[in-house]
Amino acid sequence: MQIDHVTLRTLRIPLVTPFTTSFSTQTARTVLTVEVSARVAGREVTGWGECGALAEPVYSDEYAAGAADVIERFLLPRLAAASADTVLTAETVGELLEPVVGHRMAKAALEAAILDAQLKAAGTSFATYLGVTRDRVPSGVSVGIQDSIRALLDAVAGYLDEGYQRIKLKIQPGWDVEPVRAVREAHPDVALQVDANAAYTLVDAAHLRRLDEFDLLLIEQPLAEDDLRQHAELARAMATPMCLDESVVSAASAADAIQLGAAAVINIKPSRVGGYLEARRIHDVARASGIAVWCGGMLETGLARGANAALAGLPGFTLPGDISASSRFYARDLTTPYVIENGSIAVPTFPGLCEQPEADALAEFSTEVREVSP
Ligand code: OSB
Ligand code: MG
Repeated sequence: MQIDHVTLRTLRIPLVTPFTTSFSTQTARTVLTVEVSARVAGREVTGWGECGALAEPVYSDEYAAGAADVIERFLLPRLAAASADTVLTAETVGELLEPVVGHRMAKAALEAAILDAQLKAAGTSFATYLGVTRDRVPSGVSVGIQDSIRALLDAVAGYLDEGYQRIKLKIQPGWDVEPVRAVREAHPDVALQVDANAAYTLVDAAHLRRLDEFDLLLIEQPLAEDDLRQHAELARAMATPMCLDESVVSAASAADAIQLGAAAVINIKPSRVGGYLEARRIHDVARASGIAVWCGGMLETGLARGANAALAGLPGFTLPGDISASSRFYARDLTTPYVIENGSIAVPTFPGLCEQPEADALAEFSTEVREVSP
């Protein structure tokens, strides 16, 4: 593949309702998109990638403007040098970018754009590329911290009415046992799990153990990103299965977490781990170890929501993911909106990872457009 041109856009898309986690309240999604114009075997194609980084480095150490900077300064030049020798394919991006430390979300966005271009040139859907045969995947929803238990119960009831098959409640100190109890009492049979986004420490072990009585599918990332050993210790102190999100940044860290007993379940977010290809490797490692995985989200737009659904069609994804309808976050998406029907999302069949975004949506939401010629 020859890369001819790259356009980096920063978009600001309003959310239908504020989304509060233990680390922030978002009222809009600031999202960096990567548009790659390339030639594959003489054919001109355009590929799109979306960057998982938020506007601020509060979920992980990356942020959208930093990702744009590292793509322009350090990542794209490495791919452009390779593209002159024609060794560039989506499968070589990871290795070509390996000398740059970290910046996995930036790398993931660039790899997604290259993979999208490559698959579009070949007329192949992402599901076919992955060998996925499922045509639908179950849909779960992540419910933010609310102002009151009443508001939480209303929000959960609304999502269940829409058909979501699993509810994830965001928790933090001061918003944990009582909200979870209220939801469990209102919905005794619903598949329920919690996500703390690293808001606790091991000192809270006795308190967190109180969640064991609610028959949760899992507790996600109660402790800090670096606390693998402490997650293992907490896992031994609780009955609720331990799930890691932030701590798993690669197949190697997934293997470490599994070996240490720090993860009985893994949330795989393609953006967090450097892209869809590393995400598949984590799936493979977990599956070989008998560890369940599910697909997490970063409030994806239509540029990545369908690709997440395709990934979640792999056989090791045995739990419903945070792959909700576009309408969970956005009144207007960048592509044809993803919808849930009977609690599930269709795995896309079009070539590539995503549809071409709608020009008027791009125009409406863009706050910055940067043209980069490699
Ligand atoms: O921890 O899973 C998380 C959103 C932003 C950052 C981190 C997380 C989340 C979510 C929402 O829980 C997942 C989604 O539906 O996209
Ligand atoms: Mg999480």
